[in-house]
Amino acid sequence: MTKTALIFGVTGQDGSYLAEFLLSKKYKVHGVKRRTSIPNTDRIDHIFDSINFKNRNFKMHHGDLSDSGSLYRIINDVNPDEIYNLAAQSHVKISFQIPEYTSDVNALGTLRILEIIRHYKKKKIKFYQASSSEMFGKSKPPQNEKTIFQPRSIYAVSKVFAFHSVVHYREAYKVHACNGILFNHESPRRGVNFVTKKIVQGLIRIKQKKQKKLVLGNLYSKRDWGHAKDYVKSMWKILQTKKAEDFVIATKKSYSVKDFVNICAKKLDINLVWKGKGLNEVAIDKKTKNTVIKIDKKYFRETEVDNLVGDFKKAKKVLKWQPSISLSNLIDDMIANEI
Ligand code: NAP
Ligand code: G4F
Repeated sequence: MTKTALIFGVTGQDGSYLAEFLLSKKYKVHGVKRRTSIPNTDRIDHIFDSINFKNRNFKMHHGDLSDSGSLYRIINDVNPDEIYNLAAQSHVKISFQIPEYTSDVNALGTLRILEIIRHYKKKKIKFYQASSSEMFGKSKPPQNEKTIFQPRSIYAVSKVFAFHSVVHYREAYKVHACNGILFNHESPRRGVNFVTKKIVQGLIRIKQKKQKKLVLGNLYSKRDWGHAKDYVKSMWKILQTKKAEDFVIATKKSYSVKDFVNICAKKLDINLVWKGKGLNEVAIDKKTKNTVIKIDKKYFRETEVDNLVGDFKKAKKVLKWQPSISLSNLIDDMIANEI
């Protein structure tokens, strides 16, 4: 029987890959986009065409996680088998500037969907929540499903609220609700103000002489970076198990931001020489002698998450999921698409 999925956050990096993946599995896919002053459907235009309706298995709805009425209307109209909540104010640094909005969308937005499922469609709908490794914050790596949350930003705090709401609705109301605790995952479709995309784009432009410098923040935080294409498959797998559970999804390898810069520069044949310390640290292009990387404190966070390394043993055992794309291949993919 054909299944119907509803994706909140379909215009985002993960939403676009998940929509493609579910369509390939013959799902009918409904996506929710919020109102924007200019079109923001670049990532899904190849599967959605509002003029020609070229894909009858993919439909779009206007809605917003801050607007309960819109959520109720859409869930009721679509009557989905599975809901994927990927919608969020997803930028950690920006959550320091808009904490109330971040909490409204990420924390209360999730609660609003859960309430609708609880009251109206409790038995039928399976719910996936995009939880984040940021929730681990200060906890020492490697982090797994049992590691305590020590959030370091309102983004992370809002995701902890959403995480526990999912667990609560599962226990109190028997809603089939699951958390995927995903570690950082990137792709050519990554938003331009996340560090990997900023580095790839910046170094390519420097190489092409379209940009003089790349200005970054903390070079020494470490992240466990995977590919978004791999990770959306885990979201689907998480909802196919009989028992609703939470899973860590990661690669178990971690690299610093500086490592990412160095790997990327090497692939682009840019020979970097690092000099100085702290805010005075710079990277010089050996060939041109130009300073191409500088540090600015405006990109530092008031509180940082130093090291994330995800232990995905449970996902490997129960879901038979494991990452297939290495960091090197991820960077190749990002570079190829950027060029
Ligand atoms: P993203 O590219 O920033 O996409 C976020 C999506 O949420 C976009 O479609 C965005 O719409 C939508 N959205 C934002 N505010 C909304 C609102 N008020 N109402 C409805 N939709 C709204 O993020 P992503 O990287 O795909 O991540 C997907 C989810 O996974 C997010 O919840 C994120 O917090 C979480 N997560 C991401 C990672 C990662 O490394 N990528 C890791 C762990 C967890 P616009 O297109 O209009 O902005
Ligand atoms: O790319 P980032 O902004 O990603 P961050 O903060 O790890 O968050 C991402 O991953 C989370 C999963 O752990 C998601 F939940 C979240 O939605 C998002 O997708 O920053 C990565 C690291 C940080 O330590 C940051 O301080 O890079 C450092 N960094 C250094 N210079 C920078 C910059 N980050 C950004 N965005 N821009 C810089 O110039």
